[in-house]
This record gives sequence, C-alpha cells and structure tokens, in this order.
Amino acid sequence: MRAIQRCAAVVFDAYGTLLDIGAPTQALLNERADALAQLWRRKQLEYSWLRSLMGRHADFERVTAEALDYALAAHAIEDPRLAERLLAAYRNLPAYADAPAALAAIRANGRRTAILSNGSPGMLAAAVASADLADSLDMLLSVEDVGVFKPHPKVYALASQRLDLAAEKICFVSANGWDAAGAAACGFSVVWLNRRSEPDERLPVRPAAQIPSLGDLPALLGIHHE
Ligand code: 2OP
Repeated sequence: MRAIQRCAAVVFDAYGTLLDIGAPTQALLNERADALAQLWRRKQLEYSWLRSLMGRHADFERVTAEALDYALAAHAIEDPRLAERLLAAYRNLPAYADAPAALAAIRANGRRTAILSNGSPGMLAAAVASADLADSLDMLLSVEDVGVFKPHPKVYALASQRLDLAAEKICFVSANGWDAAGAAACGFSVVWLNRRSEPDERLPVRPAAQIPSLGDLPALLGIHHE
C-alpha cells in the first residue's frame, strides 16, 4: 500500500472508470438497455484487442461505431437514427458520481492527474468537456499517439514518457480488470476500481489494491480530508 502513497501522479482510464458508458442506452432504450450496452461494450473491447493483434488499427471512434452496429444487428434493431443518437451520447458521457470529488481532492493535494485511454483525442476532449472534468485533469493521453490499443505495453509507456515519471511513481486507476492487469504488468502502482465486486482476473500481474468507489482513492493515496 505504501507504494501507492509515493505516487506523484494519478492516471485514470476513461470509459467505464471516469465516464459512465451505460448512460446512452439507459437514456435511449427500454428494458433491452442493459443487454445492448453489455454487448456493445464487449464487442468494442474485442474489436480493439483483435485489431491490435491483427495489426489493423482504427481509432476508437470507428471501433465504437462498428461495435454498436454489431450489437444493434444482434438485437434485430434496424434504426440508423437511433444508432446516430447513441453515438452522439457516447461523445457526451456523464462522469460517474464518485469521480469529480476524488479528482479535486487529488489535484488539491498537489499530485498531477491524467487520462490514459483507448479514446481518440477528439473523443476524449469532447467527453471530458461534457463531463465537466477538464479543470481536474492535467493531461489527456490517447492510444492514437502509439497506434495500438490497451493493454499493449506501448500504451502505458506513453504515460511514463509524457509525465516524465518512472512507472512505479504513477498510480493507475481502472474499472477494467484487464486494463488494471496491463498497467500492473508495466510496473505501475495499480488500483482496480471494482465497483461490482467482480472476481480477480486470472492474469499474470495483480493490482496493488482494489476499491469499490473512487471516493476511497484519496485515503489510499494518503490524502485525508481536512
Ligand atoms: C479506455 O481506454 C478501456 O475503454 C477503456 O478508456
């Protein structure tokens, strides 16, 4: 736990960690919202991993649109207008309720904060602005700078390079267990945001800590509310 308290910067995953990816389907669909949201997310991540393994990169905006196309077809929903509205909502996701206060406490404590995400620079700028998180983040880092998706080591190396910090001085926070494992494999001090009490991933390197809410993160960093 002490390694986390020595971190000079906190780097966050974006989609599913700071940004609520369930919001578009909750707002625009009926009881099928959860099933469609889960399939959309699963295919979005599968396509990112498969494109990286195939060496056929496309940005996350395209991968997200193609994953939605698959999910709508799987649910026999033929509605281009709905697809457009879901993608527009994805560019304007709200922050999870526990994100703003945690980010503000970390910044007030003098540590730098950043996003490291599969999202394209345009997606991240739009999402952070609409989620009103821009003032709480020093940097937005996109995999587009390295042309391959998480969990490729080149992605995590980007955070070390841009923050000019050794990996162990970076606290990496993600709600995606596979992303937490990818960052831990690169030497980051990793906190897995396990909101739904999921089992540990059976992957080579485990996160240093796990928390159920971002509200628990400042204390883990040694920040105690004044
Ligand atoms: C992100 O990179 C993994 O989708 C997640 O923001």
